[in-house]
Amino acid sequence: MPSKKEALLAVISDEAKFIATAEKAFKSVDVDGSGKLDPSELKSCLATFNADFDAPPPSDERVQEYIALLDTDEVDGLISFEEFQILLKAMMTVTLEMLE
Ligand SMILES: [Ca+2]
Ligand SMILES: [Ca+2]
Repeated sequence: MPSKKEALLAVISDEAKFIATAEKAFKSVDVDGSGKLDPSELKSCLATFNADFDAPPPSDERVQEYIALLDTDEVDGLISFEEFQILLKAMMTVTLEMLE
């Protein structure tokens, strides 16, 4: 079994692997299957991520900040798969840094 760090590095450095991982993650976060993440779906995604670091779930204000930051591809207040990939890559990078 590769370590968590090795597994993450392998995904980040391989575009095809990253897309496959992102697709899987997006489907599990997009609970209603709408193809877009609404604020509540994004919030539970971020809460799960924070829990990995024993951090509290984000506030609604924080979720709105994330949306404002990410909602650039198609500005609709929702997170598309393209926009989600940017978030996922950032999350993986942060995780890697924490594992250093
Ligand atoms: Ca959705
Ligand atoms: Ca959007």
